[in-house]
Parts: sequence; C-alpha cells; structure tokens
Amino acid sequence: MVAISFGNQVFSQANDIVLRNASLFINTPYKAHTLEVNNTESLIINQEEVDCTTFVEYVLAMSLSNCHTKTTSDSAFVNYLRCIRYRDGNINGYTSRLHYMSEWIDNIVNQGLVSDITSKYGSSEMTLSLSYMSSNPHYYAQLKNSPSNLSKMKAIETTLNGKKVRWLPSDSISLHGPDFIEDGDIIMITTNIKGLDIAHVGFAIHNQSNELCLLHASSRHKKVVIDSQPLKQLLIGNSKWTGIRVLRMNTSHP
Ligand code: 2YP
Repeated sequence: MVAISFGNQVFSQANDIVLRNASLFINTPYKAHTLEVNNTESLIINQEEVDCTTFVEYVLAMSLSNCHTKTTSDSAFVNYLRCIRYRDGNINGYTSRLHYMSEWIDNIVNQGLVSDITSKYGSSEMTLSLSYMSSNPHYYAQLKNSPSNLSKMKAIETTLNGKKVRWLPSDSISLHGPDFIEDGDIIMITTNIKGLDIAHVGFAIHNQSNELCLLHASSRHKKVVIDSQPLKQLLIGNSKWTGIRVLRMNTSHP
C-alpha cells in the first residue's frame, strides 16, 4: 500500500504506481516553457521544474517503464518519453512535438499505452476546431521566428480539425466525481478558449472525504500539489474550463 502524505492529509493508495511516481514530484516548482530551450528540437528531460504537461509526461514515462524513481538515464524511461511527446515517437523538428493534447492523446492511445476512458463514458461529443497556435504565433518562439513552422502547424491543425471526441461536461461532474474515475487516471480539462481543446492536465486522486481532486503542476500554487480544492470547485471557479477527458495507463502495454 502506498501512503502519500500531503499537508495534514495521508492518501493511502493500493499500490498505485502512477500516484507513487506522481507523488515524487510534490512541491517541485512550476515552470512553463521548459522545453523551449534549443532552436533544434531535442528530447528535453528537466524534472526539477515542470509545467502541467511535462509533469504528466515524466510520470507516465516512469510508470510505463516501471521505474519508481526520477531518472534521466533509464533507457526505457527515455524511450517512452519520446513516444509520448512526439508523433509516432519520431523527433523531427518543433512541429513533430505533440502540442495539442487531442493529438497527444491519439498518439499514445494508438500506441496502446493508455486507454481513452471518456470514449466509453463521455456523455457528450465535441468536434475539434484547433487554431490557437497558428492564430497566436507570438506566444510560441518557434512559430514567431519561423514561417515554415507556422505553415506546418496550420497544416497539422487542418488534419486534426473535424475529429469528434467524447468528453464529460462540468455539470455532470460531482464533488466525488463520476464513479468510473480511478486514482491515477489522467484528467485533461477541456476549454472554451477559441481554437484550443485542452487547457490543463493532471492526475485524479480522491482525498480522505472521497472527493475527486487533482494532483497537478499548478501555475496558481507555483508547484506540484494535491489541490485542496476538489476538481468540481476548480471547474466551477474557472469560466474557461468546460469539462474533462479521462485517460488510464494500460498496465499491459507493448
Ligand atoms: C503545452 O501547453 C503546449 C506545448 O507546445 C508544450 O500551448 C499548447 C497548445 N501546447 O510542448 C507543452 C509543454 O510545455 O505545453 C499546455 C498548456 O498547459 C500549461 C502548460 C499548464 O496549464 O501548465 C497543454 O495545452 C495542456 O493544456 C494546454 C495549455 N496551453 C494553453 O493553455 C495555451
């Protein structure tokens, strides 16, 4: 049994490998843009400071490779991280990185690494309409400085648009969460921001009152935390957050 303590609460998880690995990052500082360090795209591993996405990527790669410690050398960890972060695992420039979470999901579902739980339990369907990055190149150094990357990103958005995905709107999420969500599941928060699909990601964890909470790299708390506010309250408190998609790591995977 894994006992995760945070603040004055102890979360005891029945050997949940994902939460065990995620808990290694608790209090790790939040930092955006840790992957934007070189002009040439390469596999960056920086577990000393994370954003919501790199936190989930490192924990998933650790859990898939069954290594229970932060590592930069374990070859299985490095291989899984590359497969998670890059389209079909191939690093080939900035646009080969999976920037939109909908494509990030498809990539690892297609590799058999995770299952899309909301494809089964999602009560609603949305049609992807992605344009955020190509419409806001000034937010992305490698788009602002490269017309070639910008045109590639537009083409990627076009190939992704029109795809229908299942999701769960906030009003169908209770304080204790839908029963199908398990501790360690990956929670992807959908958004109404124009041209964007997902606005934040983290892990599901139920607190001692069995309320569904997020273990996530929080820009508000400026570190990795088990949020004291249940997910339901976070969703109500953010008008740009509309609901969730849920993924689960496959314990038997290639
Ligand atoms: C991603 O943003 C970036 C990737 O380019 C980057 O901005 C987009 C569409 N993609 O490689 C990756 C790692 O840095 O981050 C994330 C961002 O969440 C931030 C990091 C957070 O909440 O900590 C993912 O896309 C997850 O949710 C969205 C969110 N981006 C925006 O809200 C624009």
